[in-house]
Amino acid sequence: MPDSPALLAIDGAVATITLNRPDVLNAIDEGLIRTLRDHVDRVADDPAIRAVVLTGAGRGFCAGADLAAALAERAADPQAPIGDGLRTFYHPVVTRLVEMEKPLVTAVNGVAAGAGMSLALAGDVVIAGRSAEFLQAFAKIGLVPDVGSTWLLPRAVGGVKARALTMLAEKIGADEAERLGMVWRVVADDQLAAEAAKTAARLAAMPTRALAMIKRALNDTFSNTLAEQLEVEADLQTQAGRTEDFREGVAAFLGKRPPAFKGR
Ligand code: T3D
Repeated sequence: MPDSPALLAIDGAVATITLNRPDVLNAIDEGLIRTLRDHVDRVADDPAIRAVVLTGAGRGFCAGADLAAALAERAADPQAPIGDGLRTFYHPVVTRLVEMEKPLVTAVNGVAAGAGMSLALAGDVVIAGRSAEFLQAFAKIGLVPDVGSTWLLPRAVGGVKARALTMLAEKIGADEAERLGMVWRVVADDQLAAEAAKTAARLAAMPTRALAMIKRALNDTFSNTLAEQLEVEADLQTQAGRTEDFREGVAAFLGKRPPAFKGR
């Protein structure tokens, strides 16, 4: 049986999804995006999974959409609407990654280009191997950024850098990406998997519902006024204050013991 284009491994409360078309730097064809969508839905819906890692097999994280497949589609119908495929396959994936109620660690093990860079930036914690590279490849081939890049990138680096990165389409290295604010931490390539697993395990032991609410508040912040954001915080704090994990956190603090959060 051929290898699946995206692998799912579950270890306790941590799920790891690995993009798995290494010969083409994990470029995304229909098989990969469908499988990825299934895995993302599975881990997002499972309350026993409390943190997710997304990474790539081989020397690349993800080179974006498979251009050979894209060319074949255009050959069949030059006017075929690319947006339809984005809506059907890609949008549910990136939306779920950004909105799922658990933290996502992206472990960027090599080049992240085009839609692959969008997936990398969807991480709540983005960790890069030293040899990782980031490329807004779209303008190089006459396309515009998609799969959330125009939403994610300005939030990470600000408008000035986002414009230059997307228009000049220059590949940047991991250290530069960290300097610009796209990456939380850069580690040695041979430490990346361990660092991502350690970070995910740490997040999986934290109060999951509070982390989910932090994620929601931070997703909302750039489109809200201060007054609206204060309301978001107050609503979420009411919900957080009713969780079992909040009671446990306070009891552990007062009892001078480590908390045992259950994600409830
Ligand atoms: O129709 C739609 O769905 C449109 C949606 C668009 C969303 C997008 O993501 S558009 C952006 C698409 N991606 C790109 O334009 C990036 C294309 N790739 C590159 O620019 C370079 O490959 C990289 C900078 C990413 C890496 O360069 P390098 O020198 O490290 O590797 P390479 O030799 O170019 O690639 C290795 C192999 O992967 C090579 O195959 P080969 O020659 O060994 O048989 C190459 O053709 C293949 N590959 C790399 N990227 C893609 C790809 N094959 C298909 N699609 C790719 N995107």
